[in-house]
Amino acid sequence: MGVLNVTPDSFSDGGQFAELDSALAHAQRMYREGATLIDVGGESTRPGSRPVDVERELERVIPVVEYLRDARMGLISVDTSKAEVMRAAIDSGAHMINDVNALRDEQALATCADSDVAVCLMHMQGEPRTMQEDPYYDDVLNDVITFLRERIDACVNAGISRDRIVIDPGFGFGKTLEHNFSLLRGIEQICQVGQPVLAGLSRKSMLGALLDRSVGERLAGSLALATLAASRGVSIIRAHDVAETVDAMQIVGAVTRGH
Ligand code: 9MG
Repeated sequence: MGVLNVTPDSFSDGGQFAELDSALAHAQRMYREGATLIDVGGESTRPGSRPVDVERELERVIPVVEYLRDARMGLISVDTSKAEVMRAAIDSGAHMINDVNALRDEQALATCADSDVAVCLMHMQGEPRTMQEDPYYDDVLNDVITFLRERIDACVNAGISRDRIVIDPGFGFGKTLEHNFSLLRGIEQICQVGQPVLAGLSRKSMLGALLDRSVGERLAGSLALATLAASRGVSIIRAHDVAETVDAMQIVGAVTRGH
């Protein structure tokens, strides 16, 4: 999954792709490099970020979705927590809704249930503006798995079949470095929940903390984490550096599956 931020303040590309033309060029490049899914986001979820209003998010996201649909550039995911944006994205041809809020908003849940798109349910403690202030868990792995199971049940009860559901432990979303490590160590247990697992580790601040590297210097660390996650059963890697990540995933596939 290639990351396509169409926000002026997203955390790792500094809004470089905020202009429509450069967003589309970047999407083309990620597609050529082997991304099979492109995740379009019009509201930053970086720690400390503030929400944007629905009109602004629609203006940013929908033209990109329409372009990707018309250009048949693989599968389109839309990263949003707002029911109105979900509805418009689905009507414009999105294949997946990636909700960092795991469809906890009733309208969001109903909107996805009233469609046939896939959904990604991500764990987040708190909200982006404050989530890194003081994250706390009794047992992070157990708490995250319990939350994800509850959200799967809520989706199934609302009419979203299991074959449409992807889960994600939400690395960096209300988690300390040690919480992120515990989740990575236990990632096989998250895979055993039985849904495909998505992991977003690319350029995240846990790499900055570990390696003392700026955002632009985290490629090797991102590939190491992606490789670790994929070799332990993660199905979808959310990445900024698509060509390099696809190479790494080919190696993992060749070794683990023998091709
Ligand atoms: C939008 N976004 C930023 N980081 C993410 C992550 O780790 N997972 C998912 N599903 N979405 C993310």
